[in-house]
Amino acid sequence: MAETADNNDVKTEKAKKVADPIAATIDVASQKMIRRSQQLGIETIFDRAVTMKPCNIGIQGTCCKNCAMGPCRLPLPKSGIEGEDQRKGLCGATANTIAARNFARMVAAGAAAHSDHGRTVAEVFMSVANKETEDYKIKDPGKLLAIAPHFGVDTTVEVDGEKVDRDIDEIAVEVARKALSEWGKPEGELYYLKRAPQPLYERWRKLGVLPRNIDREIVDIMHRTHMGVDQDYKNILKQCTRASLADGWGGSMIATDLQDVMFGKPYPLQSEANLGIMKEDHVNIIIHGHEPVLSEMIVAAAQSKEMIEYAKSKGAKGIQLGGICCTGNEILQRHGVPPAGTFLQQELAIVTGACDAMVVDVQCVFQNLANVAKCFHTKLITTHPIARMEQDNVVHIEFDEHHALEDANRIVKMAIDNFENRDAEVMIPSQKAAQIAGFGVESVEYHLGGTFRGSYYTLNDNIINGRIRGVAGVVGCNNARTRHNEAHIALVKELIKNDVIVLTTGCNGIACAMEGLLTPGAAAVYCGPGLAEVCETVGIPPVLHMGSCVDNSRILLAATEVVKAGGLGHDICDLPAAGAAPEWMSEKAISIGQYFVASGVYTLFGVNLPVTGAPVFQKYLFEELEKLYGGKWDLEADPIIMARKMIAHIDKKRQALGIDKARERVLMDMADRMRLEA
Ligand code: BF8
Repeated sequence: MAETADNNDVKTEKAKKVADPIAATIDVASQKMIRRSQQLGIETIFDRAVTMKPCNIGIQGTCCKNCAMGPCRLPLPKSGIEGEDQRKGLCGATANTIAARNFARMVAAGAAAHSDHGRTVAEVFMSVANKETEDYKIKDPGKLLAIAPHFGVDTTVEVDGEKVDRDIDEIAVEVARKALSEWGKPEGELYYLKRAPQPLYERWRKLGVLPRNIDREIVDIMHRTHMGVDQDYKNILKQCTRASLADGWGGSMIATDLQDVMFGKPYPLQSEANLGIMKEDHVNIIIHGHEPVLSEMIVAAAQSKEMIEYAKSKGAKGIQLGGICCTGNEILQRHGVPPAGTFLQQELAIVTGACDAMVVDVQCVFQNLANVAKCFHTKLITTHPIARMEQDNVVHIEFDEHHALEDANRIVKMAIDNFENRDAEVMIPSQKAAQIAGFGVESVEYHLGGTFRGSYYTLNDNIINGRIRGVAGVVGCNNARTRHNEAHIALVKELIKNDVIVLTTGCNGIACAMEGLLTPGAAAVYCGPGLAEVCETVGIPPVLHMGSCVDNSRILLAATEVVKAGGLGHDICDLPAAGAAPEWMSEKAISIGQYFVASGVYTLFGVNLPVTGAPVFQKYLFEELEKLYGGKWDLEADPIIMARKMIAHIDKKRQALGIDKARERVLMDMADRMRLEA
């Protein structure tokens, strides 16, 4: 029987409120595990969301705690603001300044998280290039050759007046040096910015927002939001743009590219998703976090004959790996390792009683995992020097790329040894769904272009002829303040029903997989006739899983390829496209939102945005940014209205491109039309 941790024991506190599992999540597997955790007296995030309310001033974005004279709190008066806004902090900071500073610090934290991930990847790549590690290799030299020119690295050399291929090892060293220098070079601008469509790059140049180096733009935000520095919300927002572009078109894009070089480009593959992927008679290892450098090695270790034999010698039938969050997405897209769930399911994977080890690296990891693990036999293993936990039941095995496989073998062995220590009844929910994941810029080109015509022309043709109405990027987290996965699924279903193809990353990708939307078969069930026809013809799902949150860079590049293929304008802001994060919660999401907006995309967030207490700043984000960048922010908590707004924007862009008439040929039934007109 599972032991209960002291601070989780709700049985002793008679009246303590707990979550209603059905109100907490749409996912039946999660409902079962929430119920089980409550029966065992184990508290999860769902229960805490019921007992702890968010701060009403913080959610408006108007609490300033940047100096010790505060916190200064400037909530919107219930009656609203009439005339001039008189609210001020002690120093005189206005609501706009405070909200803009808070927003900027979220961008800084988000850009730092993505970009520091990129830096780790670049450092590991440097070790590979310098041949200091045996464990990692250049698995995809083609991708290295493809990205080298973007760093200004030649792939050929002139010998006797003739161009010949340059040595790949030499190219690798030069790319590694150039990539790593992006974090701190003293002059110039980031190399990858020129990968954007030319008009977009020119726009950034004219507006003076080209990032200089990645670290500098983040440090700059921390400086200018210090007490008494930048007091102009427009100028603060300008720096948000620089830092966020340094994330999307810098740190994140470099992370994605170098991961592809070392671990291989994703390619569509079959897998499953949800807690039902765990197996009672196997050693279950759940890998959670964001950086795939160690998890690549864990996959290799867990698949080795030696470890599988060892697991059998301990009475298990094999080793089942599962993912949570974006490390999960990384090993899904390259190895088909099934995700066990989204962000909000991390505690629930342990509550099954079958999780022999949970291995975590950085970002989106609940500290409460340690308390839940204490109630079971689960070994909770932290692996990253910047992400440790104070609880004494947590094991720390620090990853080092110089002996990565050795670290991974140690972790897998620890999980196997723990198999026989299961002390609670195992209760794995049966729910899981099949999925096809592993799409990237290159595979979308191949799949939509066909074997003989690998290009984005076919996608563009189908957008122009109206079969595909437009493209939506739907990404991002879960948020315990809303019903788990409800907005993700409602939004995506509404979009594909209206012939909008969806590109997904992060937890939205996992949520869609759990719902069965990542299969080609979903097209006939959920899509409008035009999108269904395209999906059925080329054999793709209507929702294409592009990977982890750093892989939002793949969506930027896919949009760029669509622009290049022609017929849909000259810039990303011309495309019939929109973006959304319906259940966001992370600072990374704010950085992503800002770089999408600055790249020309109409971007909607659900739940809430911490800018509503500063109406002038909010108006700047929601209306005026569009005049500068072609994209703008919006907030909409209702997923169906969110879909309507995205579709209206897509239709406006179709009209501007003169391709709105084409869609009239697409037959829709009367009910659909009435809903669209509503
Ligand atoms: O980077 S979507 S909850 S897991 S932050 Fe975290 Fe949000 Fe999930 Fe991936 Ni992205």
